[in-house]
Amino acid sequence: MLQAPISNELFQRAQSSIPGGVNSPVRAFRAVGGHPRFMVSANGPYLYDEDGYRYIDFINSWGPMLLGHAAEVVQEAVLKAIPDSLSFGAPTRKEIEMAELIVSMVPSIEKVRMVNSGTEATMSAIRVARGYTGRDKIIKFEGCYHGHGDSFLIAAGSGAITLGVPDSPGVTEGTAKDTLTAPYNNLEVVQTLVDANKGQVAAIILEPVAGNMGLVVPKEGFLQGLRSLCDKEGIVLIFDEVMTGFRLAPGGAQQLFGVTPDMSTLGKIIGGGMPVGAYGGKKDLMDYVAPAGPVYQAGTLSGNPIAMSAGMAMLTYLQEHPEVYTQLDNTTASLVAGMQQNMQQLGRNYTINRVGSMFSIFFTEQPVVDFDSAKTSDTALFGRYFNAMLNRGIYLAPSQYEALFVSTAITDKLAAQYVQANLEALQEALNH
Ligand code: KE4
Repeated sequence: MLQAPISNELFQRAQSSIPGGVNSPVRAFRAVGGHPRFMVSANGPYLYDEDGYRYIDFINSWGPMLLGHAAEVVQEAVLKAIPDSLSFGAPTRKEIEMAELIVSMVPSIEKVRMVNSGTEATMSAIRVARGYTGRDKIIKFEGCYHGHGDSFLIAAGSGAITLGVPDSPGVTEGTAKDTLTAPYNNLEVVQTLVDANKGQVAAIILEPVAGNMGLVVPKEGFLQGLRSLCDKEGIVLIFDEVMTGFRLAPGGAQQLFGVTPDMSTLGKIIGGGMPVGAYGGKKDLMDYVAPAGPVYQAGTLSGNPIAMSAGMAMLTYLQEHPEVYTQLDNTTASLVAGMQQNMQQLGRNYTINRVGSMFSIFFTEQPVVDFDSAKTSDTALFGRYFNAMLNRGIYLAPSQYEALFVSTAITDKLAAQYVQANLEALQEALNH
């Protein structure tokens, strides 16, 4: 294990003033052992840490840095905006331009509200769905993560149609009872839940391609089946595209799979690295949002001019350069092909799931189609693999249950470096 004394010292120091020493739990490396690396800068494909190590980045800030770090088009837009002050708390022209850009890119969105994180976006979207339908319950899928809003921190109830139970202290039974959960890719359980709660389900929310249990692809007919069920039952279908939005296509997974939700939630890439989230959908739904309608939602820094400048630069670039998606698809396909060759050489057949520039290697030889099958993975082996890759200068998500995100900064040479490191790290982890 490469020693990183400065990061280690900083991590110890951070514990006394920050819960767990980090501002978001997954960053603490608890799932993989060792301690996190404290970064000082990043550029293109590279992260640089306090101990002077350089890493090829395959998290890219958990998705936002699609064009690599410090992308010129985004940096320039932010630097240009800064002299005009950082925030007004009053409407600006930029917010209209950003909203019009999102409407032009995302098929389901006729009107959109800017917020400051994916969590705010999903919390607000289900409130709108509940306000619009007058119904209380929502259905989510085990293994899907929609941020830390109380209604989402819910574990599956004991039986398939029982009510959810809190998955975190602080979430009340009262909240949990209104969240029902189903296995991803399982339309039959969703139908059972809807039948058992007739006229009570306001929304079904899901990641149209799941990235928070590792990458799980929707089965043929799953998204369309949810669309048809929601049409029949008057349920609001919400695609949480915080991860997939602007990554899998300019219009996200809904464009890629040709299924249009009633509402979409967005984050990550939308801000180009700045704190931005958004929720949007059909006019009649969105006109329920205050001050147009009765559903309250607000935010001091929503539509912040610096964040809008960064986000508009990113989205405009992607709208004008659709070839980015072919490049990302080809790069990621070559990474997966290289890993599959490595596994053949080692006599292993671990499952790799990929859509576009998102992928995961699961340390199980079973197909991974939902959270239960994802959990057959050997997480101890993953931890050893993660650290072996880190020691070879490859920065992965520090959990088996996360997806990786490729940026356009990954050249063929860097892809080859990743594949070589993957072979060596697999051998090291397996020979433990
Ligand atoms: P934020 O509140 O973290 O901006 O977004 C929450 C969220 C909502 N929906 C989806 C599909 C998401 O993936 C996320 C956040 N993703 C995690 C990665 N698994 C962010 C990383 C973290 O929590 O530190």
